[in-house]
Amino acid sequence: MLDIQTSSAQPTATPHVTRREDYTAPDWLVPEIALDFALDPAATRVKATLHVQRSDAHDRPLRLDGAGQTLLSVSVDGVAVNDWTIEGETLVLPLTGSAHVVETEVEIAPERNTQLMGLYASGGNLCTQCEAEGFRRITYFPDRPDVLSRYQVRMTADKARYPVLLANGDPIAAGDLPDGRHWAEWRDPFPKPCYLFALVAGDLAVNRGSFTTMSGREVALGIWVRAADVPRTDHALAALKAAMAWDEQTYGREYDLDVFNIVAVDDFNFGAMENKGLNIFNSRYILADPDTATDYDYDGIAAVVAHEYFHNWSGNRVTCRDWFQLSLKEGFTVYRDQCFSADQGSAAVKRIEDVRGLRAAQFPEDAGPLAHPIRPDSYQEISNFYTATIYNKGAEIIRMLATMLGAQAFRAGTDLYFDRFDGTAATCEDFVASLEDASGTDLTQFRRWYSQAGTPRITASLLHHKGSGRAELVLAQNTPPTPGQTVKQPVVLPLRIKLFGADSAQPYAPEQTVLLTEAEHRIVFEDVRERPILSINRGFSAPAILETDRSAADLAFLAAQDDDPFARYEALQQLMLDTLVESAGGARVDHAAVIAAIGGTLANPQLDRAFVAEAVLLPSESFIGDQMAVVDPEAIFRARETLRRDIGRALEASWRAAYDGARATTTGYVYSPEAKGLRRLKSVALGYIAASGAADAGALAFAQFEAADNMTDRQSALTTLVAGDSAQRTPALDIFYNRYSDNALVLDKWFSVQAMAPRDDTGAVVAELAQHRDFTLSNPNRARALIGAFGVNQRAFNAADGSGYRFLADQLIALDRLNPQTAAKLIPPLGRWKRFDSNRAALMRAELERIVAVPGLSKDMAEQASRSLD
Ligand code: 0A1
Ligand code: ZN
Repeated sequence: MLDIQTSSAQPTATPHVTRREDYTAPDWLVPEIALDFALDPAATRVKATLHVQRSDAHDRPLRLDGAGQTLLSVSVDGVAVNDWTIEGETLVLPLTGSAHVVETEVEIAPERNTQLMGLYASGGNLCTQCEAEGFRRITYFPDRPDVLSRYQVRMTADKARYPVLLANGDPIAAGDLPDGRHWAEWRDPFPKPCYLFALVAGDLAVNRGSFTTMSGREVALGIWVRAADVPRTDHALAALKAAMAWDEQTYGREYDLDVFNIVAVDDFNFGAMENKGLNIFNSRYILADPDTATDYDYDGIAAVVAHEYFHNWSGNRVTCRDWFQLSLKEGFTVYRDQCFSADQGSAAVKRIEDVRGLRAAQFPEDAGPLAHPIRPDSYQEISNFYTATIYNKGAEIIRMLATMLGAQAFRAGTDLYFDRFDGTAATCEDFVASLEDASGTDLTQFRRWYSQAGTPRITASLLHHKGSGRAELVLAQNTPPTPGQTVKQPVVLPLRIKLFGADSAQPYAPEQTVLLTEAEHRIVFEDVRERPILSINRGFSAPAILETDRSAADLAFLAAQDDDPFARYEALQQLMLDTLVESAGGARVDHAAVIAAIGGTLANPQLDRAFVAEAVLLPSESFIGDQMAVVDPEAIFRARETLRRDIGRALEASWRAAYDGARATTTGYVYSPEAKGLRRLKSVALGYIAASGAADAGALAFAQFEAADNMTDRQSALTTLVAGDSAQRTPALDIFYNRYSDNALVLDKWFSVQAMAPRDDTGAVVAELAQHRDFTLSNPNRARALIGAFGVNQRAFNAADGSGYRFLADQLIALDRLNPQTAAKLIPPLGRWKRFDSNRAALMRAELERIVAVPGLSKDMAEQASRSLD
């Protein structure tokens, strides 16, 4: 544990830094391991039998990582030994031969494990989480992803309490024991790193399914949950089957075991985990029925089920050599799940949602104190690197490769990659080299994306000489400095571009993909007879910030005419953004152009309703803030509310027509792209009707709230009511609470809706909710529902008196004692201090300093909080 000196707020011990360039291959391999668990929540005994092999001619001892367990015995080749030592928490064992059998026995206490890493208890069941370095909390082992072993696992447990015993691979035997206990054995034939190990012991019921693979093998599928939740697992099971079929069709990847099990648990630090043949999920990404889950939840479930399933190839069959390569599996797998979701519904809406997510989480990360490349060079605590950069920017990098290579060559590249590296621990370089070899494309410069942090800024300006018919597009790129990386090189930016004629509204030529590789680049178009309008970065083909000199009229034109749905969305967003930034900066701004563009979009019958609903939404307060030199949360809030009100009023009849139209066409809950689009539009329209100040808005929202036959409609009505001050506000919150008080996932929504409310009293309400009897820091979902949601409510969190900062710091200090990983993830809102005025910046820094000074602070938190101060 890091030793912190309270007086100076400086760590006395230098934290250990792991560096990518220091990688060395393992000294000892462990081709086989047998584990024997005597499961008990208070005291579980773990016997591990490791068949170890010296990797080459060296005389170094065997070093086994450990953390937090009690070592009971060590033996080598069947003989108890005591010449081992413990260095820090590492078990060091001198060995003489080239191969030995090493046995250890340890004791651990799953019920006292609040950090939810290793073996822990959740809802009366026992489960594991080993990525990244949790296996060392279960037994002594070389806890690094490049040591691959075949696992055989035996579990014994009380049969009444834990009737179901699951582990990786296939079940091989089970039986009863005399004292009310029973046992089961599982074997996983595929060598895997220990971060993919999993077991579950619990009182679980199963929804079974089956899938026939492309070579005709039958796979038994099982989704394991508490008995009452089985009816909520059909959507996840359907998504799993769809994902299995999609990976065969799209990447030629077939599943490889006879069983595939998923277990849902309520206490989980992330979304889910891809353990071989036994995925463990946060229950929020499994459980859904129309009454308790929104369309958004349904989409999230399908995406995460697919993501974890896709890891079977991109992550498990080919794993990572070391944790610096994390984006090798995560960036690629996110890209795969994004494409899967796009294929299930509206690809345009999916792209819009993904870009919105990237801008909300990753762009600020890349512009702030925690910026890092998708392949970092160093870390103190690897858990802190499960970031939007590794995952979402990582996916954008893969997407650019797919765009540049084209579908066929990209597929040839991934085939080659899977062939070459199946059964091994690979690097990002291995992936890029496979694509390069299969496609014949030189990716030398492209590799900069792996080592350079920061979001590139592109400026584009289009000049036209009417007389000569010549148009010239001047492109320039520049990546601002990030901590530790002051000098930036130009990166490869594939920009999908098209020009439209301002008068004819016809495209000048088919779309082209321009590769911007230099700091500056000019492209000449000949024979351009009418004034051209630039459509650029179509489909968001490059993850960059774009600045153009396009006028409001040109943006309005593109919002109405562009044939690329993303570019169309983007043009309208840019129009709104320009208006909002100007008005937040104090200018008096005319809202007519925005209103007209929104009105046109709303009235266009050709457009998919889901697209319309996304396109007419105003940019978020924090995205507006990202465009300003100094974020002024109050001014942004006012500018946005004023524009919302004006849009609501000016188009009130259209909103009502859209609302009534959508309401009339949705009867009974159907989860289809069309029905989702209508519900979404209905909720957006309701929001604008309320924003207009219409006297009946409260009654309208309450009627929807009460009549709803699904959570999408009910939650959107509640959100609208909570934002306002109607008489129905408090009754709705109470009804919602009482109706769902026994459903943790829905209660999370009750907390979040209040924490995200655009209201003057949100800070006070959130402080009170933290004292609510249903609030607990021990459940990560609940902690995120209140504290996480509050942290992204820009105006409430950044209250000028610093009360929001103090509240967050208090909560994080408390949470850190229980669950450092989840606590450290919630730090970023405090790290944005450089973006605010000096008063707020000082208040934020003071809270970060207070956190850093806490005695016994976790390594996770110490790293994130101290980096946030730089
Ligand atoms: N590999 C998982 C993410 C994950 C990482 C760490 C965890 O530890 C608490 C849990 C899950 C994924 O990409 O889904
Ligand atoms: Zn993943």
